[in-house]
This record gives sequence, structure tokens and C-alpha cells, in this order.
Amino acid sequence: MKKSLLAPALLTSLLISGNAVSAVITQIAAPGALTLSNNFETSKNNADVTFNSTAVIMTAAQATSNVTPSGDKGLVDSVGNAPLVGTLSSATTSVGLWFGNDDFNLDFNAVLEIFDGATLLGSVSVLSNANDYADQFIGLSSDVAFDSFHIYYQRPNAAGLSVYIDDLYLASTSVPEPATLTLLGLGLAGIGFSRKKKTA
Ligand SMILES: [Ca+2]
Ligand SMILES: [Ca+2]
Ligand SMILES: [Ca+2]
Repeated sequence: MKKSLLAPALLTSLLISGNAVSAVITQIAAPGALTLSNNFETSKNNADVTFNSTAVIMTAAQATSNVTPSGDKGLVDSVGNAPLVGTLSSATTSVGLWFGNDDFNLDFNAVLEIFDGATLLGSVSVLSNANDYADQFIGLSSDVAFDSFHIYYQRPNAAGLSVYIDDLYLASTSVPEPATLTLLGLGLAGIGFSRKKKTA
């Protein structure tokens, strides 16, 4: 009896591991070549990323002893709603951000995970420097494109600290350039066509 009960469980675990997508993840230690997407000074969401409904903009004075990489605000999600989830309008290969609100001298990791749909592709972590300031960067690039990312603080180590992020960066993309060139080419072709019509 015991053997017949074990077999389906083993088969299920084999099937789950067989479905896992293995992405090559490279940790990024600074914004570097990434492009700034949102500094959270005016809006929580933008054309690139929509965050979960419970995330709110908060002043750095309230959260991070007024130290944040841009302006005087960042994005916060309270501990009960962790992780903070960003959903991308189009899949990308890199993401990075600054995190803080790491006060009370607690010893914990910030963790950044990327997903393709419901599939976890990989993650990186950074040990908090426990100074409250949003002064540490966490980022990664992946060889497999992802359409959402999660950031959370390791529990129970981080106790009741809310996740605070500022200055979201995404992969620099050259996609608009060929599109612009194509439109420009069509426009020039159109001008040539209309000129030909007039002279005929
Ligand atoms: Ca800011
Ligand atoms: Ca704080
Ligand atoms: Ca810090």
C-alpha cells in the first residue's frame, strides 16, 4: 500500500522539476547601463510597470530617514502584503532598484525574483546594511525574458519592516529605434509618392 501511494507523489515531483525553466541569472550591483523607468516622485505606475494595489508612495522622511536615490519619495508595501510585485507591460531581461527602510539593526536579505507567467526563473539577494537609508542596489539580468518581478525582505528576520524601493531601472532597449526608422522610411516614401503624383 505504501509503495502505491508514494509513486504518484514521486511522479508529480518529477513532472514539476521537468517543467522548470532554467534561466542564467547575472547579479547587477549598480544601475550602470540600465535605464531609469520610475523615480516614484509623481506616480506609482507608469507605461512600463504596474505594481500591486496595496503598494503606496511614501515620503523618504517617513520611511528611510530622508535618504533615497531621487527626490523625497519612494514606493512602500507593508509587511502583510509582501512581496512587492511589479508587472511589466512588455517582457524584459533586466531589472534593478534601490531598497531601504532597513532600520532597527535587523539582519536580513532583500530578495529579488523574476517570473515568466507563474514560473520562477531565478532570484538574487543582498544583505541589508541595516542603516534605514535606501542606499543599496539590487538587480539582475536574465537570458530568459520575464514579465514580472517580486521584491521582499527575508522573514522572520526582517520582522515588521515594510519593503521600500526607489528608482526602478529596466533593461535599455533599442526596439523603438528600428520602429522609428521604419516610420521615417514610410514617411519619406509617402513624400516621394505624393511628389511624383503632383509632377505627373
Ligand atoms: Ca524617488
Ligand atoms: Ca524606517
Ligand atoms: Ca540601507
